[in-house]
Amino acid sequence: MTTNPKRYTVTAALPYANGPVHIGHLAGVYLPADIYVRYLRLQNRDVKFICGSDEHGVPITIRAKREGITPQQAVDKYHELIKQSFGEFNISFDVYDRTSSAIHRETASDFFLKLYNDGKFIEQTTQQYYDEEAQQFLADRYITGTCPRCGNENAYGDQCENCGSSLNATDLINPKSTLSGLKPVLRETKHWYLPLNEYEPWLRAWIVEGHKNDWKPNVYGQCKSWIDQGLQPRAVTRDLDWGVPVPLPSAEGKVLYVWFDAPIGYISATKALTDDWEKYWKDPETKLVHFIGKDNIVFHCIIFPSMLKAHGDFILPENVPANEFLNLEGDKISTSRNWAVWLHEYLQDFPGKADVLRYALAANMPETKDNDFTWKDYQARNNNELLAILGNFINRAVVLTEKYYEGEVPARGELTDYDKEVLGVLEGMPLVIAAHIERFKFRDALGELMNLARLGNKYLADTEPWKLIKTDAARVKTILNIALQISGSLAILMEPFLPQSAAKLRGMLSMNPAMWADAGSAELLPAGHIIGKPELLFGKVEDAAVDAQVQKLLDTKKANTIASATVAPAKADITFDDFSKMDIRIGTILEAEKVAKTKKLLKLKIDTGLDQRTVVSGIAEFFSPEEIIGQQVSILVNLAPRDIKGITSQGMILMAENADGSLAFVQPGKPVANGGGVS
Ligand code: B3M
Ligand code: ZN
Repeated sequence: MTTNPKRYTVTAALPYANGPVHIGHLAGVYLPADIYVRYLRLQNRDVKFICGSDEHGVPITIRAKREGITPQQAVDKYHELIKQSFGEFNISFDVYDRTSSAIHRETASDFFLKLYNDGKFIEQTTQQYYDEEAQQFLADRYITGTCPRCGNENAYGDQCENCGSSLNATDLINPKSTLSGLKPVLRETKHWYLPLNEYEPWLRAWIVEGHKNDWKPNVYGQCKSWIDQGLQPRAVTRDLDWGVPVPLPSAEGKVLYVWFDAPIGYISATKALTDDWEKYWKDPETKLVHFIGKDNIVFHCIIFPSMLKAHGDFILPENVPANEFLNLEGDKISTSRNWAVWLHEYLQDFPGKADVLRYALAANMPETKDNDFTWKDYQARNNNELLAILGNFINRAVVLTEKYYEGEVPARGELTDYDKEVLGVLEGMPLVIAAHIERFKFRDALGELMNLARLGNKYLADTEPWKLIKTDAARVKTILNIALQISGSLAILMEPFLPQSAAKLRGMLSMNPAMWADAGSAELLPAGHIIGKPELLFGKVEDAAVDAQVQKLLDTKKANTIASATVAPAKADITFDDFSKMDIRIGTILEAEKVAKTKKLLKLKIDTGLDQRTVVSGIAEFFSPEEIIGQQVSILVNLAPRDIKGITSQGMILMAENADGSLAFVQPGKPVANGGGVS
């Protein structure tokens, strides 16, 4: 445990370059990491913030296959998209590298060879699943089946995302290849295994004993249960043609397992960043922190540390503050179902509002349990908190200083007890917020930041300088001086959360770049300092903007329903005679009206070519009467008349039903005279 680290290495999970980043990734990994790093920089700490694209592994090859491009083309496309959207969202990496880079391939190969030459691997020839149709061995993500631990039928060969268990493919019940859909067969193949079981005593001492009190309960608990269940040797190579080739002559056609090579990506990215990289990975006075989502805990707390231990000269992670998952509008975020708010789309739809999303996600961060993002909450966080509390306070302090003193910070006079109390809270706030951030409690830290803004608002509301100015101008100078000190501290303390707004506020206050230690001071903006012109920090988020986003999700859900619908099985065969009994004609709707006291029924008048007749049809939820007048329809004219809600219905309109239950008329492809027979 480095009590006063000389430097920090902070990593954020390398996102798979198989698609864009969404708000779940941000809330789970990248936003907490960025808040932490920005805070450390304000504490004048030496910190390197490391990330990059995870470009190997089956998620990539599956995506490439689906898009009909090569894996390299896929990662090139998504690496750039991800890197750009992180940049626009102000995730302040010091380096954003990629695991298809030459420096990574070299670093990962050297790492493997060191362990191989030191005899740290077990060589085993085992039975692996092989897809005879696709003619390839199946990596874990190409195999799905039932999890032996929780019964989840969509578990992968390496991991069950439902219960978090790490699995071996042969553990799965009813395995299926995701390539051919067929049951795979077992075939012999040689691989190299890291004997995790040999690291169990050390892991138990390092984690179960050593990190009992400082690792988050959700992380500690998962690690302890894995160690208690007993660790197995884990293959670090795969039969795949996309990945870091295994640097051994006998390993033709084999690559490093993606979860072996990807964490080494943190090291290679650091090498790409600085020649001093070894200080950040080998000096025991460096504090290493991994920010990840909860589905990556075993890889960052058990497997990668065992690799580092086996290598021998690396430091180990001091903390791995994994967050839980973020849901969206009450449903799990899903790339495959396109049920997500994609970062690059958000930045297009809400230009200049990166901070608003940062705020909404940080305020609801899933730090100890899964949480839910809703667009209504996003709007409320902006309008009722950023705008109404933080923005309102800053605006009043700056506008009144401009109005009464032409932007010059007035000197304080005699302090009342209230003034002293407010200045006391201000002075202690940097420490209060820092304590939360140091313990990775970002929601609490943000809550305290907003409490400082609330304190400022209350102070102005209680002292009412806009009234006092007429009777006690000296008092107003003291009040606004204190309000401006609070404003200056907010500009520093909000930077980790709201970097854009912090920069804007520093500009408004004509502040020089300041450090965390400067916040809380009553002399931050000394009397005589000239501040800039007032401008609004936040704008209102209108209903229309969020309604459009909700509609976009509803449209996605509808498309998903249709895409995933299972077609009803065919009915039993009938004879041609059976069919020829039905007399189906083309007709035209002449009149339409809702049937009183019903939601679903329309009363139609149809010209069948034979006659004009009344038909009651259950289509009112999908069609308004006026929009269907004149439409041609197929009508079964020899259906025996039925009494429906007191109306005699003579026939039936044929309708086609969509997967989402919506209905459509069965119509001729071009106009047909009424009475034309359908056969
Ligand atoms: N690419 C992220 C995931 O599981 C994975 C992280 C690698 S960090 C070395 O979605
Ligand atoms: Zn499971």
